[in-house]
Amino acid sequence: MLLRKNPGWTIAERQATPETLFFGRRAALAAAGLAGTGVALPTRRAGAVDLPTAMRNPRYRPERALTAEREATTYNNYYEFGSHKTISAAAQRLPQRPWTLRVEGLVERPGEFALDDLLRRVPVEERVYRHRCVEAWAMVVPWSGFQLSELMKLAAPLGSAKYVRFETAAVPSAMPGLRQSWYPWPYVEGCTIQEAANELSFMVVGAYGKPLPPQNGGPVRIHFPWKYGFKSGKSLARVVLTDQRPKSFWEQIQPQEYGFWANVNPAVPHPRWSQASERLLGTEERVPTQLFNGYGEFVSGLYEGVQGERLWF
Ligand SMILES: Nc1nc2c(c(=O)[nH]1)N[C@H]1C(S)=C(S)[C@@H](COP(=O)(O)O)O[C@H]1N2
Ligand SMILES: [Mo]
Repeated sequence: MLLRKNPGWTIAERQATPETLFFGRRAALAAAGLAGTGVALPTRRAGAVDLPTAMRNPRYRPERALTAEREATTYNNYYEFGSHKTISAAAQRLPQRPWTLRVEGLVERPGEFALDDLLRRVPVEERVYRHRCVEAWAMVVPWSGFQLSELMKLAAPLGSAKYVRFETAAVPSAMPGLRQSWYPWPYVEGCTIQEAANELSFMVVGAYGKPLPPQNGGPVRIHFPWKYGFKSGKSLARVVLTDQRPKSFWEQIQPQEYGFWANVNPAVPHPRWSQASERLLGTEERVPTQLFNGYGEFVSGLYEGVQGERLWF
């Protein structure tokens, strides 16, 4: 069969999709008051899983065309599955349900959430965000998810909590990369409590109107659109509130190159390459990189008090 590859600017397919998704039979049943009434419902699209309806939030405009779904879901960085970009097939081995997210540490209400239960307790929406990898490629993806601040509300951080640590699930039976024992597994990332409270910090459970595929960090990942992509840890198992600044996976491996803050800045080169421009997945077009990846109006205030720290790498 001939596979025709869509150029990245082709968004007709996505435009044809309604902006509401059927993420959630049980949630939809509950909302409609039909649970257990035996009322016949329209058949769902094949492959749909339990996720709530997500309306696109128009506040976050990408000002760029969407990346073709095929590009965003087949060119991935996920070291648990390999140190190259073609891990999407291998990642299908990561079971997506049942999935438990533990929230613990310095919180009033530590808890273990079954992901589907959690999704009934938070407002789910779609946001089109730019994503900028530190390797200077970039994409624009319609993610579905909920604000990290909603999870924080459920857990109620103590006053002593200063940071949030995000831990990726370590599943040896699915993740061949874990056998590379020189890496400091599990993949850990982190942010400050103020960054976690920022409206942009987004827990992602879907992409392109579908459940988030495992290669993109399904079933649940974090996304910080103003930071380099490595800050956005995938397939999260634990979120820990702490008074210690988390030392992230990449910071442990190469502290001269990858720091805690990692805010996007075109003026501060990586030690081995320029960050002035970026390559758009799919079209391969090169465009100028923006300070805070273009999200300065939302986040620049977070860093006004931070002095003597390398905010940019
Ligand atoms: N657990 C885990 N999370 C991860 C990574 C990883 O290797 N392992 N790579 C990061 C990097 S460097 C980037 S750019 C993004 C890539 O996300 P994508 O595959 O959805 O584009 O995931 C980030 N999250
Ligand atoms: Mo990255």
